[in-house]
Amino acid sequence: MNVVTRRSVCPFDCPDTCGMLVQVENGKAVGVQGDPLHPFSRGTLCPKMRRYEKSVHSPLRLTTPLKRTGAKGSGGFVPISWDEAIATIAERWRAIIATHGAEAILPYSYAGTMGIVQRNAGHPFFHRMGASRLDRTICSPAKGAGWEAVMGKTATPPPESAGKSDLLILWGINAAATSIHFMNQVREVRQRGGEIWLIDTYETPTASAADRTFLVRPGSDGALALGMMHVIARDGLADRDFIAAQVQGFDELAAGVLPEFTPGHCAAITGLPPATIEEMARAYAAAKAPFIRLGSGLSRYGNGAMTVRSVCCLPALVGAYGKEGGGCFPDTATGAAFPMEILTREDLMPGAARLVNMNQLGHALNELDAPRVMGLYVYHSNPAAVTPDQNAVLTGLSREDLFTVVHERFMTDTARYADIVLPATSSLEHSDIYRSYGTYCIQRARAVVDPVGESKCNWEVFSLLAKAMGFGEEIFTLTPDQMIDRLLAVPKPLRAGIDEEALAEGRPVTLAARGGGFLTPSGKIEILNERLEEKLPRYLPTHEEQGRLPFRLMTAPTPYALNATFYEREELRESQGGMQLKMNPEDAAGKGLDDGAEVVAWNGLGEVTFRLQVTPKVPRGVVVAEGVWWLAYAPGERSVNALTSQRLTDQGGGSTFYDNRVDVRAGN
Ligand SMILES: Nc1nc2c(c(=O)[nH]1)N[C@H]1C(S)=C(S)[C@@H](COP(=O)(O)OP(=O)(O)OC[C@H]3O[C@@H](n4cnc5c(=O)[nH]c(N)nc54)[C@H](O)[C@@H]3O)O[C@H]1N2
Ligand SMILES: Nc1nc2c(c(=O)[nH]1)N[C@H]1C(S)=C(S)[C@@H](COP(=O)(O)OP(=O)(O)OC[C@H]3O[C@@H](n4cnc5c(=O)[nH]c(N)nc54)[C@H](O)[C@@H]3O)O[C@H]1N2
Ligand SMILES: [Mo]
Repeated sequence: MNVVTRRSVCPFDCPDTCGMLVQVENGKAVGVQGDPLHPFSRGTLCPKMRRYEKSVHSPLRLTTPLKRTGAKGSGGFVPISWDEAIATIAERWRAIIATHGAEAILPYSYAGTMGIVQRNAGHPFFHRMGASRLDRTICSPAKGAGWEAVMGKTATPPPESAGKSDLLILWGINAAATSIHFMNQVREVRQRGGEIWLIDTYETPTASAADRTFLVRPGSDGALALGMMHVIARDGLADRDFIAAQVQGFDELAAGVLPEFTPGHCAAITGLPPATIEEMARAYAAAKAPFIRLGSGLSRYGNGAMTVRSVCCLPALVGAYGKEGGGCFPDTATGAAFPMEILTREDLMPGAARLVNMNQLGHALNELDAPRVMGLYVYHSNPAAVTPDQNAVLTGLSREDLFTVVHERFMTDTARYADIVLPATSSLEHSDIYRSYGTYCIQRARAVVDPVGESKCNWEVFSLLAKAMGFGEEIFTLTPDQMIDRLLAVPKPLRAGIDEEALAEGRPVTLAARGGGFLTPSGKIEILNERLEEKLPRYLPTHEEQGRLPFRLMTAPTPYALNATFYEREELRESQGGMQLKMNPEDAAGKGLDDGAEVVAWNGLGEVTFRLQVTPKVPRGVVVAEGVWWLAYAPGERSVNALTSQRLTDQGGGSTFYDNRVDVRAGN
């Protein structure tokens, strides 16, 4: 046997961006392991990636281009050649552009991989075309907006620094599922005698690693943060020296906002007892270096940006931003490490093209006019599953007059609605360069196995489409590796001093986290931000606070999938125990519903069938659906996003995946 080991990177949309070693035999992956050289993931992989070769060489991989023969959504296709596929697409697009204009074509993509070149491969092409632009806001722009309101462009501390905290707060993050290597920091804090808190809306698997778990009402964290600040200000626990030197607006907050947020008032909003809020505030203020690892869960609400803004003020009050092991970590922003403009090429745009919010794809396909969307090109994403308001999305995708192309590894829910399906390589089959949103590592990966079937990478497909459309710019003639070389040829301060040779050889390289104070216009932490309409934080209600249906629906991630990725793997679907809805025992009894029963969750947007799991880990009034299931494996006709809405966050145009209400009844 001639098995060789090659270095690669986990490409998926996860903060850890783990290093991987791949065993390759005859151009195929036969096994993968964690790369012990990777400074953050340190040689271990999550349950999904431990058998990545099963996804890469899955019998369900698409191997040729396909042309639709049956009705949209039916899955009836015949194989065609790449030449025919590319020629058909170019011909249809030319006709659409001639009749409706280029803005009638909409690209739709997100984070099929985090590789910089493949992920952005469509940007130069669609900019050159003058197509509608997509506002890629499905994940956590509200979190970014909340952080930026207070901290501006301040760099976040390295995640490893959390290990030095004496009070580590996991706030709205199920780290045991979604950032498993951050649990190394959790263990380190524990070993040093520090304390771990989890703040969530139900007891996730991460709760077992926490000393204390605080369950709040969905979307109420802003009130918790304001309540804690009320106690800190009231009892003189604030770090006056730090505030005087580094913080703008504490006095305005203390005088104008905090008086209202008594523990009693905040208890009524959050559901936590007043004494608990007092206790949390005192413990937080007493900690030497409290560290908040901020997830995105609390930001996916109508009040998400304001919630994050309030939470980000807390460390300022106690001076935690100035202490090693203290502060707040929302994610790392490492985009400035690369000259993205030479890749995305906004300069190729013929004029200002309209911007379509990706959370409102249903609206865009069904209602948007002048021009109507007539062509949709989906790559690196599975909107029929992951995008809110699934019924609206599927109605749009069913339009007979919509020409849809889907570039995919699998016959996903979205691909079923395509006119033309193109087979995509997996990350082991193409080159890319990766940065992370949870660490300061960057790493280059070269193709380590042969493409499966006739699959092609995003970059190559856009080169072919550019040729067919007559776009002659040089960028469309480059290979992915040439594009990576160009990105690396431009020096950037964030990459200064890195080990270039290690990077070129595909080893993980850590960027030096930027120091240098608080990067806000005032140079201080801005509790008071004069540039915003809301100059100070306050409590905003969620969309669903006034709703009538009895349950708040959490649509949380599962350890055994990543968004709608990995559902091709039967063993991972089984680990999830099927598509379940978790409910509190008293609520289930009240409804006369038994554990294991088929139930239907419904609201004004849709109905979804689940298997009921009755569990005390979920508080009363909340139900939880983990995982974004493919329709093919759902017990009913729809999956969880038939219950989520197209409404946006208060800032950033973000998704509001957790801001929902439903009722639940027995299934058929
Ligand atoms: N295994 C796995 N890993 C993943 C993913 C996955 O689907 N599966 N997804 C990847 C992606 S795309 C992302 S963006 C990240 C997501 O990672 P993050 O968004 O940082 O956090 P999550 O771990 O998804 O946790 C969201 C948590 O917030 C909780 N929550 C919801 N509403 C509230 C609230 O109002 N208050 C509080 N305090 N908590 C609330 C939910 O119950 C859930 O436990 O993870 C990535 N990693
Ligand atoms: N209910 C609910 N919905 C959610 C979430 C939630 O927590 N709850 N999470 C949301 C979040 S945080 C996010 S970020 C979004 C994620 O939304 P998406 O990024 O659309 O997520 P995925 O389901 O991972 O879909 C990625 C698709 O890209 C394909 N792919 C992988 N590699 C390649 C490649 O090289 N080329 C091409 N062309 N395709 C490739 C994969 O096969 C997969 O089908 O989902 C959101 N949706
Ligand atoms: Mo995400």
